[in-house]
Amino acid sequence: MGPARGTSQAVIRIRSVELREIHLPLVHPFETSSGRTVSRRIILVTVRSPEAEGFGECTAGEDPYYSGETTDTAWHLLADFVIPAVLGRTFERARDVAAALRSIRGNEMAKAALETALWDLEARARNLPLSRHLGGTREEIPCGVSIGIQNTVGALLSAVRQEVAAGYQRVKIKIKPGWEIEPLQAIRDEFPDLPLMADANAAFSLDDADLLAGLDRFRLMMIEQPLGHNDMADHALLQKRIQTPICLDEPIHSAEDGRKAIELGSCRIINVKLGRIGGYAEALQLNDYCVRHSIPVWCGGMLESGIGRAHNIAMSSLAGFVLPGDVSASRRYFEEDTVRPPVMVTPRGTIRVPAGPGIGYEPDSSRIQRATVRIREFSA
Ligand code: OSB
Ligand code: MG
Repeated sequence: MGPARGTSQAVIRIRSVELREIHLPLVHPFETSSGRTVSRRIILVTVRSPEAEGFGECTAGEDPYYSGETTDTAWHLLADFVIPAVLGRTFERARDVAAALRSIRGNEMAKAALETALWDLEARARNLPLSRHLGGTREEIPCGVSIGIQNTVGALLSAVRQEVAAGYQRVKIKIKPGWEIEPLQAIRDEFPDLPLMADANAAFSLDDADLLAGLDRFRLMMIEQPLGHNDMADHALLQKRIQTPICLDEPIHSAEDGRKAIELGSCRIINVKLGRIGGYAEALQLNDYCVRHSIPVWCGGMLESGIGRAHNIAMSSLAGFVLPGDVSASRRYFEEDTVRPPVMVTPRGTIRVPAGPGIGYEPDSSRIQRATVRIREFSA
């Protein structure tokens, strides 16, 4: 991206950082092949410079079944490594922060929580919507939903009916061995033309290639992460044996990983998650690569509260994000969200990209206060 408009020569002086853990019960439990989430433990990050504040959310889960990172490992990394690496320092641009964190290996979600907060701060300091500051052009983003594994096919169908009636543009269902053909067939029988995806969260192996090839008849937009969570090689072999485009999620931790997955033929579509790739610097690079090579990308979700959700909306305004993301309304997850207004979806299944500064949603401090279980302040 070129230099942002507004104040020239702006710099970011990181004066203080606040870490906060909040507990938010989910409206419905969310089940995947790798586990079940009933309530979220979320780390929120607030960064302060003399000019502005910025807000970020850590997307690590409660347990290490999707990623090795958890809420507690991310707290440790943020408190003991990520924040000390930047506190008191001055950066010319938010885009430079990722390089300052590069010596910390892995732990992308911990790094992204801080990096994304600094992008919000920079956009607010320049009085620009973060979407525009990133170079995003979309005014409205197309939205889809991710529906967890249900107890019965009947329960799944009623969930699909409800989301289709709400206007969502596509449905993704979670699958696992024994929960694939029957639920997909039932959805196709009732919704022959619904844009539909399936996400296995790494639950199959190459031995299941014939079964996975059998899913071609459901005309899925893509199948997400059928094989190992850190695999690219077997996915390339599988892609040769099935028609349905493979989309990778779990193993893509950087823009480079995305390029390699495409070059190896491991996938044809990429799910981008800010937390999984370490923040906006990588997201922008991956977006550019995918635009240049006509690789469709979309924004994945991590059951984020409003602050993380607002970042997902900003990222989804980028040109490469051509497919509906797992970015949906606050009310699908939480009775009361962490931002005001809550994230809302239009009857056409879109979210309007906010026009206010930064992420364009304001943290609801009384809601956040009530959900807080620990706070730690770091001052330069
Ligand atoms: O694999 O995309 C995934 C949630 C938690 C962890 C991993 C995933 C998901 C989802 C939910 O699919 C997406 C959402 O609605 O936030
Ligand atoms: Mg996934």
